[in-house]
Amino acid sequence: MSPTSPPASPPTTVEATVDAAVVGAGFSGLYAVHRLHDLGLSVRAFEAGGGVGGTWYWNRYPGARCDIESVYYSYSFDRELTAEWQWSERYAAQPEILRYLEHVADRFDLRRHFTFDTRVTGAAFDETTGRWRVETDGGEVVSARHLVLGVGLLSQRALPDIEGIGDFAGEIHHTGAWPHQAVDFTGRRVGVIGTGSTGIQAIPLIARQAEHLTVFQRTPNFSLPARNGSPDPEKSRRRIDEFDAVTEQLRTSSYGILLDPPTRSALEVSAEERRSTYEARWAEGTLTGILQAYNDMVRNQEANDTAADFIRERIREIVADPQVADDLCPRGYAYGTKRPCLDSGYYATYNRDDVELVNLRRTPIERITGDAVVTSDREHPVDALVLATGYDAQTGPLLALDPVGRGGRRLSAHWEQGARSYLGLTVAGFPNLYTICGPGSPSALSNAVVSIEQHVEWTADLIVHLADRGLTTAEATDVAEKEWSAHVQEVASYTLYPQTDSWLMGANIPGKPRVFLPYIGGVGAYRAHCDQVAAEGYAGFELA
Ligand code: N01
Repeated sequence: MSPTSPPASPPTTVEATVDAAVVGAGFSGLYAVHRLHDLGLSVRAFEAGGGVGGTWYWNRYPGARCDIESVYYSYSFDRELTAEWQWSERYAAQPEILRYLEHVADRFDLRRHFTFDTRVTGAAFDETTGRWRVETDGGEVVSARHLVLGVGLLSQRALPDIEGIGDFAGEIHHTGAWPHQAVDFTGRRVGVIGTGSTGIQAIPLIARQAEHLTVFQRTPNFSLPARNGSPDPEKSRRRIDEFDAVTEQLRTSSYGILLDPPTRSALEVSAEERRSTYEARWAEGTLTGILQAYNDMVRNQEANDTAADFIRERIREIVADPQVADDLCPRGYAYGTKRPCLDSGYYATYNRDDVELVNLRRTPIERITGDAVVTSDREHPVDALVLATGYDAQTGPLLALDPVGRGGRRLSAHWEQGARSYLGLTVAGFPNLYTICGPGSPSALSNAVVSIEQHVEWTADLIVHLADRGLTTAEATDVAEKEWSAHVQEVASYTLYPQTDSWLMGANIPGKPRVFLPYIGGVGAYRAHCDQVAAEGYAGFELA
């Protein structure tokens, strides 16, 4: 390096000292900032994106919308906020959800705490001061007593490792990093790789615009019709008029949604009764309608098969070409153990002359060239490629930051054999670090907004508990972490989930340790347990 060369790393421009640093401006980060600031803490927050929204900032692909009814997929912490916001659809699309989060940011004056377009590049716990040193790619360094990571559970994109993909000359986008300007596929031949929740939402809309669409499907998924439309006025009325009661029902439910928990086995009833139940629920347009029809759907393969058979029959009814229909029928894993999907016209899209399904199980992708996807049997010419290939879920965003805890130990080292946590929110050896929606929390298997509110409120209460007692650090004990992590796996082992290769098991990322990531014990049961931990003076933590 010559004497005049600039330093290799950006200079340290600012040193701020705050009570809490928050990373992320999605549902988690926004609420964390609001809650902590309201409690009188000084807060600095960072967001890699150019604005608020998190998942809903990045996922601008055609068809992106929530699959939990909007009346419930929204915050519950403020009745007035709920009362003043009207959703225009039962399942709102991404632009409307983004507008909602922008409204929340403005209404509670949250933007002033954030630095946007700024990625947190490192965080290390300083054992001498008991504080986190947080560094950003803008060269800023913040010293924070507490570090709240609201980095999202599906924000670390998984890009397919396909030979030649870098040589593709056309437009190519991962759905999780969609351009802000509308992408126009008119007159173009488009290829979509991936048929999870994202692909299933995007494919019908891309098909309507493109000259030709080729869908590259490795594993078919089970999808139910969303039957989107106007919000149910009675649900909207109840959400406001009976605000406290509905909020309580959501918080104590199994999945953060309102449903009557099933009491009977699918095998207890006659085939006719089962069928009419499934038909009614197919018509209802909810993500979990059929899955929650009976109490053993994700525990008993035979019970599960009854629902899977029903859905496969519907696919065959909708899709005209028997071979295409057969290729679209999921097999070899239990319905629901890959996160189920909700769609608007997905299966019927394959009846279009300009849409082609390529079954990659029969003819795998060999490589991508400048203008084609080459499968084992032939070339598929494409002008644009859409990668709906998913995420390194739940652990990926935390490991990308890779905080350094006590003794210089990195989170990546701590999780080498698989993610472990205490309550999904804290990690032994990482004092005052809070992982909103972290592995071991119910977030991924629930209405994430309901879970996020619980995570943030419980974290804020712990921070207040420390402050009130003149304490500075809370750290999960090794024993508490070990027991909780074993419990997370044990509860999962009673279900069919661990038998399926899914992102819930970390199976979509080569080399990722195979552990069940979310807590499947239920939102309400989890909340009660967290409350019990707090009531016992934060059992399982060392408070210092
Ligand atoms: O990702 P996924 P996603 N070659 O991992 C395929 C939430 N979400 O973005 O199954 C060919 O589910 C892969 O194939 P396979 C929701 O929680 C919510 O769709 O690995 N194919 C699969 O088909 C969801 O579960 C909403 O064999 C490749 C697909 O890509 C989660 O986000 C909307 C491949 C990835 O599916 C993730 O969904 C959207 C390769 N090399 C998403 N690599 C709401 O409605 C991967 N695939 C709120």
